[in-house]
Amino acid sequence: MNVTRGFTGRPRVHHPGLPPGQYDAGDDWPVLSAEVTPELAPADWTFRVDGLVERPRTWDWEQAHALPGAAYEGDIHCVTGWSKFGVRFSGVSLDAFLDGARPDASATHAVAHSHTGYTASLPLADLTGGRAWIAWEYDGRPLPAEHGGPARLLVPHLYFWKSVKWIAGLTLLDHDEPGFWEQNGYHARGNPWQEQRYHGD
Ligand SMILES: Nc1nc2c(c(=O)[nH]1)N[C@H]1C(S)=C(S)[C@@H](COP(=O)(O)O)O[C@H]1N2
Ligand SMILES: [Mo]
Repeated sequence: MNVTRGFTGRPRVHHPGLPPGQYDAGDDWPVLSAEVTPELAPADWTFRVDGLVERPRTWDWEQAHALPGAAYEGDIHCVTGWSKFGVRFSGVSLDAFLDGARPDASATHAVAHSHTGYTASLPLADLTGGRAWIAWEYDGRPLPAEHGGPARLLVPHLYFWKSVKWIAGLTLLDHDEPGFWEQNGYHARGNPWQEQRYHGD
């Protein structure tokens, strides 16, 4: 096992089960937000899928909760180096929303945007096939506001900056349109197992 010291002086332990360059944050769950945590009540939350879809649609809190529930139990990886093992989120699979909106055959990418204006870009293929969720519970409790509650996007097989907090919608496109971090030098896809941290990795 590899031990290096981070900025905080705490030992950072790399576990073999984590992607390269990641350490186990243990019980800590750091908050990383480029913006102030919004006051967003479930009653004010909506989720929209538009762009290159047959049926642009908006779901409110109640309509989203009427879709079949789905959970994720596994790891998450932040590009700044921390990972968490075995976290539990629940909500609805993104497939359920996409099936309702019917993506056009020409759609290849999506921009995910939050109710605050933060954006992230993703290949559409990373959002389908049961690998992405709209999550509103963490560990069986409502997702805390600082972690994106009432609801966030969850794409745990990519670096966590793609998992947009206070998720408002997805716009499907036929090209990659860089979001907040992608415009600031981060990778278009962000696969942690291939250490796709920065543009060009
Ligand atoms: N709206 C919004 N979503 C966001 C961010 C953000 O700044 N704003 N930061 C991203 C980054 S860089 C990470 S690592 C995770 C952090 O989620 P957490 O604060 O729940 O740990 O959220 C991602 N989603
Ligand atoms: Mo991050």
